[in-house]
Amino acid sequence: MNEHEKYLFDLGGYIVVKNALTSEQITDLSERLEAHREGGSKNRGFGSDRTRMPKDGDSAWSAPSLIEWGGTYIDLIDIPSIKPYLETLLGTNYRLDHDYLKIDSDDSERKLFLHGGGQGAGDGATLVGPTDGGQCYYRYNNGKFFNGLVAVAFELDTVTPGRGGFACVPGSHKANLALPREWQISKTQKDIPEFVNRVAASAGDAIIFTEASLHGTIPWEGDGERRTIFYKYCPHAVAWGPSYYNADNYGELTDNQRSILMPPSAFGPASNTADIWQRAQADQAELKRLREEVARLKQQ
Ligand SMILES: O=C(O)CCC(=O)C(=O)O
Repeated sequence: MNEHEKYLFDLGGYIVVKNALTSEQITDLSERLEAHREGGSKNRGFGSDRTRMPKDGDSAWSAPSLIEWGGTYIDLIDIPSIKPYLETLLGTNYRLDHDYLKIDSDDSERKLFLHGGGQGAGDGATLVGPTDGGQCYYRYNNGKFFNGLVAVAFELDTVTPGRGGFACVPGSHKANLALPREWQISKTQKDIPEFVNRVAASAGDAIIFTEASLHGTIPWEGDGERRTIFYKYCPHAVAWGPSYYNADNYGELTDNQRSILMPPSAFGPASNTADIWQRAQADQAELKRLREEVARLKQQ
């Protein structure tokens, strides 16, 4: 992250990283997504903010994740084009907190809901405001950034101005006052207040923003779709979601990827805490095996 990017992130609360994905990566992410939409699924969202348990199947108290789709969805955990930004904004040994994908189009719910906002100045009804428990903070002290939750939004489609995309209020991560209620929701693009930035991006770009910033999605107007993958990261000792990843659930991972999937701890991926979590993951697997065995015996 160069000095210009640091300046702009501190000033505005977000930056756009051009060409964060190669065209091969876009194709792989896109094909894996489309395979899950085959059969006419009307789903507009995949993965999860990890605040909900799956309705069926997995009894090992985890939550759905895009990482289950494999390929580039695994690579995104620790992708070299984004890593230097996360290290600067979160410090080393940051963790992936949750991931999801959403599709904006003519069929999707269309309104801008500005949420988040500065020094506890957001809306009282959202989890990124004064009721957030303090985890969506932003500070800059002694030459270091401090962020509670940083989102990386990977765009799979080019969103031309006027159609929709990411919106934010630049500088709002440092705001002291709450957003006046009448500016919080815009049902159409023409209702959006002028101080809101509409952030253009091309396929393969990544928008990195602090959840302390007031942000949301511009109501979609026009044809086509915007397919956006969100991977959201916390410093190693902070959590937003209540449900942690089980790194054993996603096939082969590198050591770095496994440590980024660790639950929160003041110690980060130190070997003693890694052992604790490895034990919890093994217990989950055993519990799942026993439950499946009981279900099978009940059917006999
Ligand atoms: O559509 C977007 O890029 C914004 C998504 C959003 O509001 C969020 O992830 O909290």
